[in-house]
Amino acid sequence: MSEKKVNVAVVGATGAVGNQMIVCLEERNFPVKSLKFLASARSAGRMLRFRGDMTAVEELTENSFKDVDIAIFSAGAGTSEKFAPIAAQCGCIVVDNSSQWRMNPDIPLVVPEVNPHAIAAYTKKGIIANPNCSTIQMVVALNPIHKKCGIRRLVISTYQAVSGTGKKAVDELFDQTRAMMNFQNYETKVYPHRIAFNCLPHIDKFMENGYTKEEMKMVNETRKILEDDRIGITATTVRVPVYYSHSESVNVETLQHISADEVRSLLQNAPGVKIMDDPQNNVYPLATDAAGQDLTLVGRIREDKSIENGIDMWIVADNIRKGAATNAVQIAEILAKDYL
Ligand code: NAP
Ligand code: 3JN
Repeated sequence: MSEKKVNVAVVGATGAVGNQMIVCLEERNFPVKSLKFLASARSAGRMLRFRGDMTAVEELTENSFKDVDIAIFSAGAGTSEKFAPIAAQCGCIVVDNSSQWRMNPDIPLVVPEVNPHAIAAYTKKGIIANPNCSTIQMVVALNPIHKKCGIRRLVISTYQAVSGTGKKAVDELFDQTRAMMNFQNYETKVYPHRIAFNCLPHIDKFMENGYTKEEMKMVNETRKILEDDRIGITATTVRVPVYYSHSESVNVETLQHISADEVRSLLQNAPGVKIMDDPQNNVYPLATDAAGQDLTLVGRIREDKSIENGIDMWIVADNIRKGAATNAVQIAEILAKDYL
């Protein structure tokens, strides 16, 4: 296996996720031969830095992908719907961060610590999908348990940072918090209610079944990545006034019994996982621990005494890094190493 130098394009380079992708490519020393920054006409000409060099952002067009080996998309589902097949048609492999292709049976949905083998199926459409941030961190922590004793059912509650909604939401939390601390009026533009000093049980649109789209992403994507449609999954996704890192309370019912100690030793050796579980000394993962790094932090591991085979755990990761940019760059690393 050789590692080839790669011509890379970042689509949505000026966005929150795209920006982090550029940082990840640099931090991880990805074998970049050339790097193209693509965004809408609004940003054409803006200068972005990679490894000390400034390069102008180009407008995304149908001709953007000539001579590009890997294009990493984070410009929304509509842009991916239109441009990912065009890029693939040009012979470029697309790693797509949007929800557009995730549940397409011909497109692999990949978390490198969990199902790197699935990448091989990229040849069908030339596209690999990156899962939703809340799904990624959960399956990194659950996959070893599923492999060892089978998961029957998951009951999930998430506590998701505003950065998952984008930069405008980060600004809205800041502005509302400052306004309230100064006894001033505040504006509500991004979310339907005030996010400062509040929790909103509403992420993405509500569906006819009463769940939100974010909740159903977790249900469907988890089953696809763990390759098991029999897992019962129910989720409540909640936006909280935190800037970076999603936290999740996950109740796991297993097919075979597993103790909390066995879960701890399984996860001790799991790729991408760090255990922070010493509650007597107030050690458990916090959003502030996860932000700015790439591991999925797991704590509060305990047996659920209300059922025969149950485990409760608390899972935290940086939603913009492992939840989006890092996972996509890890996929690109495998492509560069094993497939190009
Ligand atoms: P953002 O900060 O609003 O950035 C959006 C980016 O897309 C900008 O670079 C924007 O370019 C570009 N863009 C928008 N419309 C475009 C068009 N028609 N043609 C070309 N470029 C266009 O959003 P973000 O927070 O980075 O999120 C971007 C996307 O990433 C989301 O829509 C979502 O699909 C995905 N995402 C995935 C996860 C995950 O869970 N894995 C998490 C967050 C986001 P301009 O600067 O020119 O407007
Ligand atoms: O809200 C979050 O914390 C994660 C948001 C993800 C997101 C935001 C806008 C559009 C997605 C996604 O990745 O599912 C999408 C989308 O592509 O549908």
